[in-house]
Amino acid sequence: MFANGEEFKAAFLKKLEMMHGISFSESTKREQFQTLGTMVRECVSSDWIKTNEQYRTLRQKQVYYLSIEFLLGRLLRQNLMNLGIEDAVRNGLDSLGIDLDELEENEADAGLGNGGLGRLAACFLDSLASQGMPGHGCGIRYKYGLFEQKIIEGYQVELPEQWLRHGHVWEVRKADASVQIPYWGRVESYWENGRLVFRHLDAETVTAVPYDMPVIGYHTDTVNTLRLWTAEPSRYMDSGDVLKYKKETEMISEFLYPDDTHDEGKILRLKQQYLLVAASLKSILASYKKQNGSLLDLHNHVAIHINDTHPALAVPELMRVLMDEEGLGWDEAWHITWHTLSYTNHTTLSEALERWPVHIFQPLLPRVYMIVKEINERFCHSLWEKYPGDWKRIESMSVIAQEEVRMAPLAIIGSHSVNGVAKLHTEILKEREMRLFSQEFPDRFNNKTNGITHRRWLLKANPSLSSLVSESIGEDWIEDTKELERLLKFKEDNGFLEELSRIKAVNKERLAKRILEKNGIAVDTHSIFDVQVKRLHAYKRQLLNILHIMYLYNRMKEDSGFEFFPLTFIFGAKASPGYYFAKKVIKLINTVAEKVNTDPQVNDRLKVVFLENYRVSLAEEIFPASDVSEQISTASKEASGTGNMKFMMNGALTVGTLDGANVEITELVGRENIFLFGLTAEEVMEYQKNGGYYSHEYYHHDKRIRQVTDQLINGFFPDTENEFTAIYDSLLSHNDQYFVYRDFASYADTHERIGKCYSDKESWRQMSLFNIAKSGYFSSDRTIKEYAGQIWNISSHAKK
Ligand code: 26Y
Repeated sequence: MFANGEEFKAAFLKKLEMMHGISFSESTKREQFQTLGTMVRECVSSDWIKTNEQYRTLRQKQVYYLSIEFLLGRLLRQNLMNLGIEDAVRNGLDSLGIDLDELEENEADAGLGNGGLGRLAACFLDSLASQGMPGHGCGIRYKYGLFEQKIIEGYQVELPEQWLRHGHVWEVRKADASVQIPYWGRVESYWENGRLVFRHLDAETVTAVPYDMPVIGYHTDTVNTLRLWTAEPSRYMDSGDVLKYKKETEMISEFLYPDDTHDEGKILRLKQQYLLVAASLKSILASYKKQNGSLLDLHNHVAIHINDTHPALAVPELMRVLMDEEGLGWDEAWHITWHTLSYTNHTTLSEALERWPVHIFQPLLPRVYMIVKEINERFCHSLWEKYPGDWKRIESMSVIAQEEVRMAPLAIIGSHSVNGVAKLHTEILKEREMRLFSQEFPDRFNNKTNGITHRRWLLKANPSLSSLVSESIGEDWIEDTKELERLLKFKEDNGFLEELSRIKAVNKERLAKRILEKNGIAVDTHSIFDVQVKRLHAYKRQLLNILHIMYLYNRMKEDSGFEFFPLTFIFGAKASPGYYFAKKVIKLINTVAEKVNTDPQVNDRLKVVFLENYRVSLAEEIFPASDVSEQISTASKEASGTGNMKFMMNGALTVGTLDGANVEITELVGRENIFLFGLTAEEVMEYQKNGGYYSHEYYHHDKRIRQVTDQLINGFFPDTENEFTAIYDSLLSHNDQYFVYRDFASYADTHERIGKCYSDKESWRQMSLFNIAKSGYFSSDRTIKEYAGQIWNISSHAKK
């Protein structure tokens, strides 16, 4: 590619002139970034073509990962690193007086996702390509990414995230691969050659146009594809209100998760889901047919994965294509469909279980609805034969009930594999949430504990730690992260441990600098950086964290002898725009921050920072600079968590409940290397089932709790009259659904332990080392190998 800096420099200058028609001295940083990005993309195009050719000629089984979210973040440095040309490029740019890191700042995060589920999809793409596996992503190219968050007077304000404003250098528009997607209209059926044939008439058609992005593997020549669809007006529209149609069409790929409190929003979401599914299936089948394979054999050559229920329409849509377009009978089509599809569940929260009112579903997707109905009738019939008279069971398992189409049953029935994302989560699915289904299809249910790509989250985000690791145990860990365990031999090695702390200190300095720039707060880098970054949600209990900080503050004010290690609490979180409670918690965090940070009495020992607009690129600075990782969800509620793994890999110690993948972190590092507290999942579920929890009792019996709760409403924070009533009510009037009070004492005690432990530098460093060494299990390479071997039945082709 570019053997050295000189070669790169010459090519860069030429490209800059050609692309922008200006000389280097006149060019802006953005033009330089676009030039570099385009060069990199062009560089990989021959490998991209070759990869596809190879897949075709070897007729390798392909997997397509359908996801409504892909939270990619920035791609420039990841791509340079994976191609192995970062040094050459950096040197070449240096000689032109350009700093690569500064150039990177011109790349907008591709934030086509909300949180964990979308970031997991991005990590999976990296692991597939890096392990030379034939796996591709299919998603939507939203015009606006997840909103940009501004904090104004402590409140979250949402701005549109215009990530495409200056174009996206990594994508290629493939207009010739566009497909037509029909909505609305009616279905006509008639007999033809002894078969009943269905035709969708009077439909409103939308053109789905794909944009392809190369997914570049680490040090391999595999380049897979992420195909993102946009909705554009179709040329075939010849009557009606053209402007209205154009607007409605473009809306489909404008925003991620449009507000669905009204029917209009629901229609839009369902249109999005169908666009993703119908367009992806069309292009998948077109490419399969090019190989001349028989459709009856589809499932042996193609695997299609449904990431949560959002793409579950793949079940009826694949049936529709196989029957209506390919002429197969129901039984043949059904066999192929469920053997081709597999489904991952990411959450057990009831509000995330998708259901669509029939009065919306049926008119919007008339033929698809007929097929859903038939799937349901056949399924219910089979249940009736097995459990005659057991209406309750049949009703609770059916796909259509109470005038709603339920997407989870549809996904389960139509897939050969259903997986949870951590051991505990899968157990809860099998034993509780999906118990009847797991009794019905015991072989389908399985666990695939999540992972993260260590290439982005360690190699790229924390180059100094990566170098230390490589200098100490060689580079094999990059290929096989289990090798990180070899670090354990440095447990008593003072030189190594010193170096570990030095690296953490430098990373903390960098984050402190950003905090000073952005928030105007000077934090002490010798204090413990205690961090909670994730979506804001009641079950994740940022509230427990901030109430505990209020208690610490009170204690400091009242008790001059109160001794504790200086602390910097750092938060980052976006709240869903319509989520009132979550927004109040953001306001509370900022209100507490204001009070604490301006109080000279506590100031050199306690700071609270809310970093606005938490996103992938910011996360890459935060994880390497953290000492303590807050993973404090109400047990049983967090399916897995993946931030917990990123902290661990960067040497932070977890304070957490036994929830999600925290359970597996504990199994790996042992209880002595993690700070556990609070109720277990079983205890929580027991309370939920049989009652017995009264938050008032905790309020009355624990002075600390009473004091911080009263402070929410008693004027303790100036000018906040009624501001926190919703929080106050959630704790007392609504009996504290997430057991914040119940876990408070245990959380506070655990924090005391953390402070003491941190003062013992040597043992802290050892614990940190232990966590890094054991984190290899959480590489998404391991997760993807499990999916590949146990669900998709795909294999990798030779690496370079
Ligand atoms: C309401 C509906 C449309 C919906 C929208 C977004 C439902 C779910 C989601 C997103 C869920 C999600 O991100 N779940 C997270 O998935 C991660 C990856 O598996 C888990 O680590 C994490 O625990 C889980 O909350």
